Order: sequence, then structure tokens, then C-alpha cells
Amino acid sequence: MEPMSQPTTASLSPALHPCYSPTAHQHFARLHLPVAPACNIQCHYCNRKYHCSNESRPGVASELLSPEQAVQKALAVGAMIPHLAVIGIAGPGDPLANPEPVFATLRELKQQAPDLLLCLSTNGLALPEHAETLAELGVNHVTITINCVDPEIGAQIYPWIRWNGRLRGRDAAETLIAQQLLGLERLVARGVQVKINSVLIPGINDAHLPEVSRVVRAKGAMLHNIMPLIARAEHGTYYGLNGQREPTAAELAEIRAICGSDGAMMSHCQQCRADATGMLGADRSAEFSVEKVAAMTIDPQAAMEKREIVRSAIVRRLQTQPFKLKQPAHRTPARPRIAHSNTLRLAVGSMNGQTIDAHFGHLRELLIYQVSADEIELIERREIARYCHGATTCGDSDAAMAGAIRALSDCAALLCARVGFTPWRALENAGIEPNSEHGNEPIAIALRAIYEEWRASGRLPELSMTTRAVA
Ligand code: CLF
Ligand code: SF4
Repeated sequence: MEPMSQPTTASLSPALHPCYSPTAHQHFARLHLPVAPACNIQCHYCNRKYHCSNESRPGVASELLSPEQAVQKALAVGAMIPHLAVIGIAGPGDPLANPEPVFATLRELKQQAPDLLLCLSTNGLALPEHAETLAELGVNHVTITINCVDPEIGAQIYPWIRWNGRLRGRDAAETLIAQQLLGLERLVARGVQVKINSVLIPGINDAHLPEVSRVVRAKGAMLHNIMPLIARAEHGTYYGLNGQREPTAAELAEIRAICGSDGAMMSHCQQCRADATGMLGADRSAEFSVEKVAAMTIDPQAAMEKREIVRSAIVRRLQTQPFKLKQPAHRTPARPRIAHSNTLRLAVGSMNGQTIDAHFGHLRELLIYQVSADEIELIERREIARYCHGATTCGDSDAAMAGAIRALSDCAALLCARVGFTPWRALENAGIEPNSEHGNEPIAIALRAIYEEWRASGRLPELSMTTRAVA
């Protein structure tokens, strides 16, 4: 088939990926194509199902697809859901254990839907040998599931891997980890954006995940996604059948906070099925069965043009939020500030004044914004003492933290590129929500996303939390 006309560069922006950006997932959809039935390892939390429409967890799909069926489905979904941004291959097995159908699908998609981002999720065992091919095929985003970097821990998660026959126990885990880290390095060297997924398994890798986070970030992973173990007896997994417990929400939040102090952390993952379709958390896969897709008439060129229009409109709307800049006040006012209802007062850590680029510990100034449904307004700049002076010359960090909390006392949340674990806890204890999910995003886009989250969850205050005096 003739290749489609080429999309604009803007249309391929990674900022549109709903898993890599906490803002994008509110506006853009993704599609998983289940073309990869086999796997080359066994995880104790996995039991794949290929013909199941009831369970919503990784490794499950309603029907397997051939590459031809997969491409037809992608074109159909891309026509019916014009805010589709990403096509991913995530199973039900491991995509790189099924290279022929996976690469055939990706190759065809690159020709027929060049405006869509391509994504793939793998256990990493076969990644080093395929990294080059993935980059050549235009796979811009790859997720590697890395649950440990210690083979002793790995031996409790992976009973075997397929490697010149079968390896078991510690040897299996050691080989798998080495392949994962080598694959990560090769992808990063080729400019692919790599995210690491880790399954939090209480009593097995919980205390070890900060080390995983440190190692993978040092090798260039841009995002870490820690997901709670799903272990139910009815799923028939080893862990489910043997009473391995799932983590509590508090345990998950704590480990995400610890690992998030080192870099970007994903916390909106939906642990999708292998045939997930649509927005995260709002699955539409039932509308696109093989039978239904076969009955659809699609014009791929017209569909791509429509996607471009819809995508550009969303991006334009996000980039042109009303954004008034008032003359900043350099001193903290000593009087209460009364805000209107349904507004949110949010603090931002930014050195360049455009993006969320600052580490909390390095801040000397907070940018204070008032956000409403129609407007984002910079209302004030508040000076604070720097919390962190480097490893060897710490100032009075307790006093600096106390001062920062006073300066933030009328704010619902603080957005920074990074917030360390100790200040994170101190902020939470003071009722101020620390947030490092929007690192390096434009301030207006990040603030709008936070406002929409609070509005959707019914947390917008009647009168904003701004009636307290700011000393
Ligand atoms: Fe799919 Fe994964 Fe690509 Fe996203 S899902 S292959 S990166 S397009 Fe996203 Fe789903 Fe979580 Fe995966 S919410 S399970 S992280
Ligand atoms: Fe299942 Fe994925 Fe583990 Fe393979 S790598 S056993 S498909 S969870």
C-alpha cells in the first residue's frame, strides 16, 4: 500500500503520550494490539488469557490478532477515536518473544499511520538484539519491566527464563537483569524514551525498589512506574495461589514517594489489558472486535487528517490557556488573601518561569498562582530560604522547611521537578500536596491539569484555602 503523507513534527511530540505525561492522559488515547501470544520467561504474578473479556489486568486479551487484523484495527480505532495518539504492543505475552508478527505490525503502521507514536512494552530479555530494529522502525517509547537488579531477589520472582534451553533460579534472574540493563543502555543511546515498570511485591522487592530506581535512572530511563502487584487466587497465578499479599495503597504511595524523589514517577497507570483501547481508565475495546472492524469502511488518509486537526486543537487549547502575569509582589503579604469559590491556589518551583524545572531543595522563591476554570494568574512571588545547600554544606534545613511551609500555608499543592523524601513528608503533614509528576512541563499546562484533577475528584474548595494569614 502507498505510504501516507508525512505528519507534522508537532503531531509526533512525545508530550502527547498518555502514559509518559500526566497531562496527556486526560486528552489523548492509546491502543494496544494483541499480536504477541508467547513469552520467553515466567513471572510468578502472570497467567496469560487470550480469550477473556472479564478481567482487566496485563496479559489478558479478548482475541489475538494477526498483523493484518491488527493494522486494520488500528486504522479503525484511529478513525473512530481521533484523539488517538499512541499505538502500543504489550502482549499478551512478550512482544520481543514474537518478533515476526510484532515487527510486521509496526512496519505497516509506520507506513499507514505515520502520525501516531509507536510504543512497546517488554520484559527485556530479548531487548539487546532488537534495540536497533525498534529504533529503525520508529518505536519512540519502550517500557521495560524491571522488578529488581539483585539476582537473589529475582530468583523469588522468576522461576525460569528461556535462554539456550531453560535457566532457573538465580542464574535465570542474573541473565534477565543483565539483558534488561543492556537493552536499556542500547535504547537510550539510540534516543528512544525508556520508561521502567516495576511491580511492587511486598516482602520481596519493596525495600529494593529505590535501588532499582537509582540504577535505571543512572542508565537514562526517563520515568519510573511502580505498579501494585495483582495476586488473586481466581487469576491462577503462582503468587495468587500461594497467598502472596498485594501491597496496600499506603505502601504503594510510600514507595512511590521515596523513588519519586530521584526523578519523574508515573502514578496514573491503569495496568492495562493487552487489547486496551481508548483513554486510560475508559476502555472501548468491545467496540473494535475483529468482526466489527471487518464491517467498517475506513479512509486512512481522511482519518489521519482528522486526527491532525483534533490533536492540534487540543494542543492549542492547552498552550493558550489564559495566563495573566501580574506585577509580582516581592514580599509576602501579612494579610489574609480571600479567593473566589472554585479556585485553587497552587505554588510552583521554576527557575526559568516557563516550565516546572526546579528541585524543591534549590528554590529561593515560590511562584504562587491562582487557578480557576477560565484563568491562570501569577499573583505573587514569595521568597524562601534554600532548603538544600549541597551534600557538604547543609544550612539550617529544619528552619528552611518551616519557613517554606509557612510560605505555602494557603496553597493546595506545590509543583516541582523533584521533591526529596523528607520535604515531601513535611509538606504532606502540613496538608500541602507535593507533586513532581509535571517535571519540565510548561507551567500553564501543568496547572491546568492539576485544576482539572481536583475538579473531577470534587476537591475544589467552595472558598479556596486562602483565608489563613500568611505570615
Ligand atoms: Fe501501552 Fe505501556 Fe505504551 Fe502505555 S500502557 S505499552 S506505555 S501505550 Fe500505560 Fe497501561 Fe500503565 Fe502500561 S497505563 S499499563 S504504563
Ligand atoms: Fe507474563 Fe509479561 Fe512476565 Fe511474560 S514477561 S510471564 S507475559 S508478565
